[in-house]
Amino acid sequence: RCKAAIDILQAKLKMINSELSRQKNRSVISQITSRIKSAESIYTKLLRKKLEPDFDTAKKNLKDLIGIRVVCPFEDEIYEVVELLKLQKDIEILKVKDYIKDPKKNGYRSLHLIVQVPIYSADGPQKEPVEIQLRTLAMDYWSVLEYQLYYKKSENEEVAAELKEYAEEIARLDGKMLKLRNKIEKI
Ligand code: 0O2
Repeated sequence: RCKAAIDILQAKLKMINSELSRQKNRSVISQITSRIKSAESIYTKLLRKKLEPDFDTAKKNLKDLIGIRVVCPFEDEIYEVVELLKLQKDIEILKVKDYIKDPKKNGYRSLHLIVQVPIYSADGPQKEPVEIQLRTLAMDYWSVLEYQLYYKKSENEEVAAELKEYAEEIARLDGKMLKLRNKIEKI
């Protein structure tokens, strides 16, 4: 069922990419990846939420067991992808967390959606929740490195401050690249 939900969403995102890319004459989604949450990450999250660490509790309470990541070149294109996702009648958007407009304290930026995807199996129709993380190439660069080096590690003030500073530098660069793109498009 997880694979079916991933396949359905990937197909839709590829369609959205074709549509937007045709309009703009360049790719609007640079990368789509997916992951199924690891057992260790499920366990830690259930404990953090003070829930029983078992499979049924996870199924019932965690909406990010299936995750899809969409990386776009530019920030405004993230919102264009979301607008087209909203037009997909069978995809229900349950929750939006905009860490681009309102970054996390550590500097993390991405747009998170929890969506529900209909799956038709032998047991009848089911709805599968999926977390979609949308970010720019630059946000992805920061997030991937921060995740590998520091995320979930014990707090170190100096490192945290440096990471936050770089996240802000990256956000400024994203803004400059967007302005430059607009300038080039007018030439
Ligand atoms: P993993 O290893 O990816 O599974 P909630 O579900 O709303 O109760 P949660 O899960 O903290 O609370 O939601 P949030 O903040 O939207 O984070 C969901 C996911 O976004 C995280 O999943 C990470 O994948 C990513 N993420 C969130 N904050 C950060 C961050 O500061 N740095 C990086 N690199 N990624 C982040 P998990 O379950 O924490 O981890």
